[in-house]
Amino acid sequence: MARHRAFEEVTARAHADGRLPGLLHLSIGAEAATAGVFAVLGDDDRIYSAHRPHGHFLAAGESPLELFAELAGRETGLCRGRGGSMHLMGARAVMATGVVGGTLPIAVGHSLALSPGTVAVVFFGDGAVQTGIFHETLNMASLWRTPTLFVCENNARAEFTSREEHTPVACVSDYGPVYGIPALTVDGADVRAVTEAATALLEPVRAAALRKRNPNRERRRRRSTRPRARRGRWRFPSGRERRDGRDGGDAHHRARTAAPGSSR
Ligand SMILES: Cc1ncc(C[n+]2csc(CCOP(=O)(O)OP(=O)(O)O)c2C)c(N)n1
Ligand SMILES: [Mg+2]
Repeated sequence: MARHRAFEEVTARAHADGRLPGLLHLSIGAEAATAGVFAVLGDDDRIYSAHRPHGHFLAAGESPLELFAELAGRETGLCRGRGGSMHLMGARAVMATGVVGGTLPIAVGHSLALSPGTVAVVFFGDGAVQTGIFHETLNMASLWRTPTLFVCENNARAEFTSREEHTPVACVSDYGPVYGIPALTVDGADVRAVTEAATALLEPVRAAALRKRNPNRERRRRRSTRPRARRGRWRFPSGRERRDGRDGGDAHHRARTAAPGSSR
């Protein structure tokens, strides 16, 4: 928590002095929410963030120097200076984005591909709750029982818009039961309360992580009636196909679209 706060304060000063380019979104005040969740995560769990990602990346073990170099647009930065403050990528903390709600579905997709017992955690703001993708994501995560932990860092505003102005729903965690996902609201400034809530909520998520994932993939495999010969790998179109306005398709698609008399 101290490192998170110190990093943000140094960053704020450097930005105010004009030494850091671009936009900067800080997360001063959200240290306990980050630390409380990370306290219950394992090394193999994967983390997704949003447009205030510095604390999440530091907690995931990224070097403060590399992170700062990234914000400065340096080649020595975490993403070689290409990402800046909002578009970070790493190994354990996989990705952050400036697209509000953007990492929600990606985290759910990734959680399907993780090895059994590991989970994906996605941090987002209360503004993201008003995006359509939030609801689509919760819907699919619940149907597929994906091992995903959703963490809303609710600062009672969507950037500059107060909560009352952007939603009539008082409590974000009310959406959990709507989608059959256990949810709690706790004081994000109380690190113990966050750790306790994260421990309680992570339990069913880890249980899901130990079960076989992606029931739809299993169902698809069982029910596939498509003849094996017709299943082929999609490939990029050849130069001739591109010139003819065709795509590469798979074996079946190629057979259907081949010019009459052609051997393909
Ligand atoms: C898809 C999309 N819509 C709008 C924006 C503009 N925008 C940037 S931050 C923000 C508010 C986000 O609110 P919240 O998720 O609560 O984060 P906070 O800034 O409060 O931490 C908006 C609407 C955006 N970045 N992406
Ligand atoms: Mg907010």
